[in-house]
Amino acid sequence: MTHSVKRHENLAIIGGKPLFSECLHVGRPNIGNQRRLMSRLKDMLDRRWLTNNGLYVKEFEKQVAKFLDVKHCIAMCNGTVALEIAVRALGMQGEVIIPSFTFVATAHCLQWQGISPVFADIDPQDFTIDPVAIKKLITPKTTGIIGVHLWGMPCHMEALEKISAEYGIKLLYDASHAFGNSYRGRMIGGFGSAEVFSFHATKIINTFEGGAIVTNDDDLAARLRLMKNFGFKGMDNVVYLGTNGKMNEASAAMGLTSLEDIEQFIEANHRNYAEYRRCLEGIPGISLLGYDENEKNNFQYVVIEIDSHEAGLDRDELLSVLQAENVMARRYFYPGCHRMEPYRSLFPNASLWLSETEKKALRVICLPNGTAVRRKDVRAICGLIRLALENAATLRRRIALKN
Ligand code: T4K
Repeated sequence: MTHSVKRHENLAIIGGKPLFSECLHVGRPNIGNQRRLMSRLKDMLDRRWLTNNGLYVKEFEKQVAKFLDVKHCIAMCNGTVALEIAVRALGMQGEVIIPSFTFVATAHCLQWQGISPVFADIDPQDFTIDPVAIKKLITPKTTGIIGVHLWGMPCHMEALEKISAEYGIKLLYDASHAFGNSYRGRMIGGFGSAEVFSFHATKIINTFEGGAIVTNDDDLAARLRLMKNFGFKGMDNVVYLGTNGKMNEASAAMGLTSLEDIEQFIEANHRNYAEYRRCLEGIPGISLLGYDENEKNNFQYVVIEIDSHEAGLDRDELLSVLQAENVMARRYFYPGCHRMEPYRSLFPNASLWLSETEKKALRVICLPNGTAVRRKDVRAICGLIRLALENAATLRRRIALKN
């Protein structure tokens, strides 16, 4: 790998060789201690217990609950199924208000079971659902809100809790991005009726595929345990409608191993984030999403916003420059759920009340972070952004010709 391009004539988009010989991805998994993982996997095989509430799943649930300071953790096969089960267990029906600016699973978990997602706009400061927008969307059919701690930014919890109490509607959080983060000194995980995490490969800790619902509500936890295991209460005794949401033992082994190394993952993320901050400083038109340094953050997401007037290139132009150099930055969460099917057809006018979502969806990029990204990679990426924007006019013409 080379690690700097000095002249814009050498940029890959113009015909030079890519800066990185191998792709640098957003979402490269954190692996943790492979020896410990392998020994757990061997033990699992030796014991011939592969799934169905095995030792590792039980231990993983215990460790996650302890880490988050919550009473119950119910491990699941992925975050999407965990969301679906949580929604159902909370009795949500009719309409549920969610942000459009999120991964599409937040909407699909509702629509999949015949509940209408109602898209609310976001607060442009922190990309989370805007409580003022929520109030305008409440109807007699509204049964709940799903707040999303997007990129680990905590929702406006007090305001959401107030709305939930005032209108008697359920409050669930999609905390997929927020494992290890805190809000006002309390770990995310303990808010609302329940919170849902994803442990997908791309998350701060992963179980290959996986997720969990955490809650302090004993009755809800008992219901969730039944629902994720076909409604079984003991052998041959089905007492509830359920599905198969179980996490398997190999996933839990990976989760336990990841959790043991989480501080190291966060440290790597934080170090890279600080380097991004230092190297992007002063580049006109580029702003880096800031995290509250007084809270715990996993720093998994490095998000920049591009003001095309100041930067000289728009978001998609900059993205093509980066991707040509094998920096596989991503346009999360473009174009917003309301512009994806089936929601685009169901709610063709949604963009009318989602102006902040529409604006942000055209302006943000996630840059690579994680233990697979080195500080010198960060410096090279930032150097690339700087060089591209210094030569914006030339590049813009080249990109236009290419398209
Ligand atoms: N709610 C929110 C707010 C979420 O963000 C998500 C998931 C969910 C709910 C649902 O949770 P899960 O059911 O997934 O547990 C990826 C992930 O698949 C998804 O989990 C995640 N959010 C979303 C933000 O990102 P894609 O469609 O972007 O995946 P893909 O295949 O393009 O991979 C992402 C990047 O990661 C690529 O740059 C390649 C890299 N990668 C990926 C994998 C799987 C690797 O380097 N190695 C790998 O093993 O959705």
